[in-house]
Amino acid sequence: MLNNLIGAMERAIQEARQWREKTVQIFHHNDADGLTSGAILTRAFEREGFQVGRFCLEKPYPAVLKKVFEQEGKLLVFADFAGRIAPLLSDLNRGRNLTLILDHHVAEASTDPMVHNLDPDLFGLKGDRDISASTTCYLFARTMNPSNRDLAYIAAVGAVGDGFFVDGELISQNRKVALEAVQQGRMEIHKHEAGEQYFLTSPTGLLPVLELSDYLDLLGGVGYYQGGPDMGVGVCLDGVSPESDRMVEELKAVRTKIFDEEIARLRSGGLKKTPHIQWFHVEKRMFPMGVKMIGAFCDAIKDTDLIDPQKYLAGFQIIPDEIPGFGVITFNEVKISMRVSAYMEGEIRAGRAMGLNTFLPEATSRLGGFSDACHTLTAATTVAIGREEKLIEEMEKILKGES
Ligand SMILES: [Mn+2]
Repeated sequence: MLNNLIGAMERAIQEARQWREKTVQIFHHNDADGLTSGAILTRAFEREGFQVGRFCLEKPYPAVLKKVFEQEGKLLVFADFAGRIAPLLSDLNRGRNLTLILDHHVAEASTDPMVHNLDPDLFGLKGDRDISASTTCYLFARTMNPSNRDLAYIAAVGAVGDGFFVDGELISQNRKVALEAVQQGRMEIHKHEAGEQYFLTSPTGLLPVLELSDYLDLLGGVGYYQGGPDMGVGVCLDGVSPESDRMVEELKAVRTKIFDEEIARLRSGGLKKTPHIQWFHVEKRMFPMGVKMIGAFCDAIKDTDLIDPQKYLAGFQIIPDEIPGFGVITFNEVKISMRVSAYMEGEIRAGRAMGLNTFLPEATSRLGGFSDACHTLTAATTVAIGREEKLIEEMEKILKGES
């Protein structure tokens, strides 16, 4: 299992070393796991003498991938996403760039020998238990050069950030990197009845890893369009600074202001209702926060008195036609995030109401939209701008059992 993964990494590393250019482009996700992955890869490739271009993405949007793969003869690395879309990357690549995927989500095999899918899911490890993207990147970095062992603590931060614990503890590969970091004096693990608590050691004392991963999530998510990801990667490599603290405080204030304004709108009639759904549209008002914030806003209000607990909750947000590092990219798309109240959660768990994943992806595909992350209690998809009401109608049809 693990040996096969390391073997595949060795082959990919050998090809990267022999690549005609000593330049690498790293594309990584914007949550704590993605930022730590980006940090580990940046440091590891720099140590090998590569020039690193780093790009943080909220999602591997097809429009962005198309632009990336217009290039030829490049070394491209994708971290904390793209495992599942290795066949798509293969079609786009057609042998032209050396492409490495270091993800941990459910994966599909590549169909282009120049696309190395190093997602541990293909090697018998579970991405939602055993191994985070950051730990995958760490194994890659350590395979490239044992001197990268000192990056173990960064991998552990990403693993804690993704939150995959068993009985309150990291397990398997994630646990191994945490123990390595402990051995190196970079971390402490404190045992409790309900599991373990993880701390980074620092000159100013112990720093709870959970707090640091929230800090990184905020930089990457709230600060996505304002240089937050760069700051986050800096924090992973060099620690928290007065500058990063200031940015986090400013971002929290931005979030509070925008959320408060939206709550005021909803109170003055901004919430529309159909038989099973209540929904609203924030247009572009979440900007300059990232597109994850529409889901975060739904989470913030789903159990308040604004909301009818017996209806599903949906929020729409226009996806900005801009990706940091890429400039203007025209999406013409709106994102819908859905959540449920505590009451509806009980109904869904008891099988008396449909889970979000049963009707949102179906309604989305009827409108030619794109489904990404759909679970029973949280879900998000995208459709073309202007199709919002139609999407609600399609969901109502399914919920009413009409078709
Ligand atoms: Mn992850």
